Amino acid sequence: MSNVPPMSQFYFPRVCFPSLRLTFTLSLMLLTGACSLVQEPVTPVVETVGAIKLNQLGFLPDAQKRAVVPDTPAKNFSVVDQRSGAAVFNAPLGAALEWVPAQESVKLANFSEFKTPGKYRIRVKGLADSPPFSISADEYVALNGAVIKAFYYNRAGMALTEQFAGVYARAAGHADTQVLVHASAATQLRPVDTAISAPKGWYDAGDYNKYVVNSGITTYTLLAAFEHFPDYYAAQNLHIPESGDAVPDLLNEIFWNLDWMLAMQDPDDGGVYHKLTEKNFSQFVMPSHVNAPRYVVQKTTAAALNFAAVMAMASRVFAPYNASYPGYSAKMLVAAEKAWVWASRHSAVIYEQPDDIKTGKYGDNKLSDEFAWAAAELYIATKNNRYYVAMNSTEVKNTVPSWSDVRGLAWMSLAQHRTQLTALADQQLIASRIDGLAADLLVKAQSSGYGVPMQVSDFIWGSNAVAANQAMMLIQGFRLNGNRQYLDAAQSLLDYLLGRNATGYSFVTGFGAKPTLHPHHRPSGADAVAAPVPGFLVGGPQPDQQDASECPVAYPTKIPAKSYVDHECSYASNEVAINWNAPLVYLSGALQVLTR
Ligand code: G3I
Ligand code: 9MR
Repeated sequence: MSNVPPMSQFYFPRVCFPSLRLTFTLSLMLLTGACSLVQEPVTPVVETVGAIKLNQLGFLPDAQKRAVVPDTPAKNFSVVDQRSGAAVFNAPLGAALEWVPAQESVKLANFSEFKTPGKYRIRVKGLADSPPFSISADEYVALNGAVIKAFYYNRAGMALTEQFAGVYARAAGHADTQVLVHASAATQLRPVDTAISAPKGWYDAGDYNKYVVNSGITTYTLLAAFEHFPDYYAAQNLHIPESGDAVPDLLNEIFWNLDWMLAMQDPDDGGVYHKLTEKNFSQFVMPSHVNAPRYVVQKTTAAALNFAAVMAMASRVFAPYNASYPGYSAKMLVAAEKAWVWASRHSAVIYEQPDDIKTGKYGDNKLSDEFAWAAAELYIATKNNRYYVAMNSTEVKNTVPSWSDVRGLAWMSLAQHRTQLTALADQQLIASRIDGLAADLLVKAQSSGYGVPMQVSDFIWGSNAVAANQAMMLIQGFRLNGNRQYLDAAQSLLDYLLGRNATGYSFVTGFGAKPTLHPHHRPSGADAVAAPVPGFLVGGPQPDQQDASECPVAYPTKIPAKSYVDHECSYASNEVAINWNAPLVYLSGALQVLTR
């Protein structure tokens, strides 16, 4: 039986006895008499209709710059100086166009030609001015740094000191030096309840568990950001404990997780445990307040392949840093090949959640994409043609990546390394896979009122990461052939995440005029700080509302692009997760570097 307490134990005290952070929610609930909880969910007032929506942070001078304006009779718009209110740019609005996921018809205001640095708002007759935004040459530097720093804030097994974490300083939690082998993972050499050590790593999300599959795409995406833009990241100072050493901070941060992943491989057979977890999700407490035993659970094919792909890639990215991480590059390649061998011999071991384990599954019964991705990474790392053959490339499509579909990562890596591959690699296929996906996303963006490729079917759990990953794949198209429209469509997706969406929220904590304030993130909920830990992208709108019965506040609507609630209860629309932050790292860094 699960010992997870009912939701009321999680939320009743926070909702009915004020904390600074919940003051807004509280006043809303008191106003509507909702403090009796759950029976009569209240619908939060969300300003959606009638508001001008745009990237609440701003733009680089040479970026495409667009705002979404409700379908009003107005024909023109102005950019006005934030302080003086004087118009500095005037232009006609675009034609009204529908965006199906929001069931709205809107007009786009394009002010790309206006490039003067400063602070502004968009003005349309008959409507309230837009939130403020700025134009500046280093517009996404702070955002990119914060979105990476969020990984530091989610480090397991380390105390965050005031020097690096400021008000978010906290004691260490989850040392993970005595993790028990669960029955599902027991072997002769490591029988049930054998204690192993697998410290470090990042907490997956708003929960405190560590999952290899989700670590796979996350760590890859951060490594790719570094591999594609090494000079930008080499110059970055994240103000983390390792800052100032001989290694770029982003790689230091990534190493924290790689070191954990390495410990998830069973040295006896090369297989990889699926996850390191408590039996049940903990309450909303700080990491140091959890002392439930933790287990490594079942070795799976998906975990082995994610591990193989990431270790193969990391072995090449870390090769120049052997002095700081002695022997690691070589060790990671050996580990990758060992995991590949295990996966080849156990090619269909799907994760099956044991009865006594209730935490995240990351179950996936289609493994051809994981095989293709691991093969591609091993091919690039070793230049051994047998891995290219194993990838079976002509059968592998290019798709927008997610934790359960990693085919696109194989194509991204092949394209990045295309000039250094063996003669066997089909260069034309690589180019057409990259361009084909970008072109498809562009067509979708161009036919949407909001100017983004997001379709109704993209509004799944973690829809904001769908948007960020679409942008990452558009950027691969731009990097391949320089088609500026691909870069512009990626910009639109960043704009979407930062406020040009149907909810009007900026979905990144700490950024924008109306940011998410109450993410489903245990440290943000349990600490004494009013503001949530900054730099986290929340999951975003999606109509399934799996958490609705556990939330004291009702979702405003079932309309896919508006089905979002900024309440701590909402793990299905307002949780944070490492695999959602990673593509935002990629996107914000890429736009900062590439927009010119
Ligand atoms: O892919 C299907 C899609 O085809 C279908 O149209 C749609 C309709 O509902 O469902 C889609 O599947 C959903 C899938 O996410 C999409 O990735 C499932 O319904 C949904 O249940 C599933 O949610 C996953 C969730 O865990 C629950 O298992 C999320 O992907 C996944 O990101 C999330 O991950 C959790 C970890 O388990 C625990 N840690 C926090 C983390 C973030 O919430
Ligand atoms: O907090 C958990 C979150 O990290 C997960 O993504 C989510 C779905 O698996 O589950 C959350 O935990 C909830 C549990 O599933 C049901 N009871 C309430 C828990 C909220 O704290």
